[in-house]
Amino acid sequence: MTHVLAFDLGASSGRAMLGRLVDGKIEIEELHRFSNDPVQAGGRLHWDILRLLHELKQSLLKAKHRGVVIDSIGIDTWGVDFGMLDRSGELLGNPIHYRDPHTNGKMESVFEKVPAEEVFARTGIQFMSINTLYQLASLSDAGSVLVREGREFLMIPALLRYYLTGEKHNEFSLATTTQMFNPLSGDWDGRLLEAIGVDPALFAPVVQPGTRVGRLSSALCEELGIESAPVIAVAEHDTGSAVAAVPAKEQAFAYLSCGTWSLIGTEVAEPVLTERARELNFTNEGGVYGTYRLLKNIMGLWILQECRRAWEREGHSYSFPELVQLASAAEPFAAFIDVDDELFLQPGDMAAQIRAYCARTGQKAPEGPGAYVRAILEGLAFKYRHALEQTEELAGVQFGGLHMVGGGIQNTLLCQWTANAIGKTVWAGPTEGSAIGNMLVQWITNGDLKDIWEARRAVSESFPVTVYEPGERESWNSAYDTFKAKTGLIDSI
Ligand code: LFR
Repeated sequence: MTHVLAFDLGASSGRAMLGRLVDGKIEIEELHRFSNDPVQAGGRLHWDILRLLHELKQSLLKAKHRGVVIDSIGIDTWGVDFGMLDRSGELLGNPIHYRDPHTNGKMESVFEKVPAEEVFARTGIQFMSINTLYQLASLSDAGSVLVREGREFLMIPALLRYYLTGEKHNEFSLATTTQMFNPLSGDWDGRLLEAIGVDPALFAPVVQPGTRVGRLSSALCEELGIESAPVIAVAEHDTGSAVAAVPAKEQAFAYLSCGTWSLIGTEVAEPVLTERARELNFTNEGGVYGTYRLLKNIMGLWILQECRRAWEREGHSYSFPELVQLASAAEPFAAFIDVDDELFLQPGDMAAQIRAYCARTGQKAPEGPGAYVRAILEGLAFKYRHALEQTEELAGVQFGGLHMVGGGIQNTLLCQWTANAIGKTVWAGPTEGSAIGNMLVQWITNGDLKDIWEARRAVSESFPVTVYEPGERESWNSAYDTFKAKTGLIDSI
């Protein structure tokens, strides 16, 4: 029996998941769950990185107390964020969280130095103000110590691996999310880095997912009283791991990784760097075993999570199932929102932002939590249809249905409405996509699974998949037309 440990750091929580492979079947167990709250301090939103390192250590201790021998360890988290080491290997400040507003307006100032067309041609990555390129441009313009004194740029899992092993390597899937990595040269893009005033020498070399990148250091093993174990660079981008775990049987499949963000698209062998892909603002993120993820990044359940938080602050606490219940009872197609509007990116009172959106687009604001949640979930489902149609156009494939993975599939109403909106079957499962994908790459590296297709087969044989067939086609079709008109998304951009 083999045991692997997957650290999956999400926006709602961080988890240490223990994976067992028994006769080709996967069993997973949550060993440790901890909060991963960003911390506002000194006018900036930060990662609490040392707290997370502490929780990783607690997880290793829990494994030891359970008497489990770990074959290997992998870490994944969201894209774009990083830490910077100085010349002596000390971390310069707590890493900044991508939801900090310091990148507002930075895309435009970078395009004055390098036109948007060239940025896309060099990276194949979707334009989002949170991308590392704009984070670093902002720090560089502000004369930040990170840019002046930084000697080593490490993305978050690489930084945590550095603390666990002492080794320094960035990983490919995560590197591509920065919009500073050139998939054609297979290296960091010197021209873009120089244009924003950042020294390309700061960038540790990139390894492919599935590379053994060190072992738990002797100092750490001594501190915790544990045996050392290999650490593997998995697909350290959580979306890369989630897509690795899609239980697809066919080569050309469509997926939706559904959580705080919604990532919808398909897996391709080469990045699609066409003018049309740029126009539609698609991305080509690095995947496992030479693949790319041609996808669109959609705002996701973040808006709902933030609404719930705001209501809680006002003294009304609702569970997610309660909110979903209220939404299903609310009037359908009453307000149409584009979930990707910039009003919704930063933390805050999302109900107020939805009201602002409705006022701007001449719509009546929702009344009561059910109506707000309904507008959010319908808005997501419509945006999924929009992005899926664009994926089909760019990939030149008509998909038979959509695989949904990730925590968001616990929202069965969203799964059903997605099927209704796209007019195709939805196969939902597994929920723990990122953690499982993290484990799969470890097992492939360790020789316990042959390749990604054998791994995907193991997922489909080990976890339940719920099937949602499309319904209410007429009303969803006509509501989709209204959605496009109200949100201005008429010309499929
Ligand atoms: C999902 C995700 C997305 C990325 C966003 C921000 O968790 O990794 O793929 O675009 O977070 O990094």
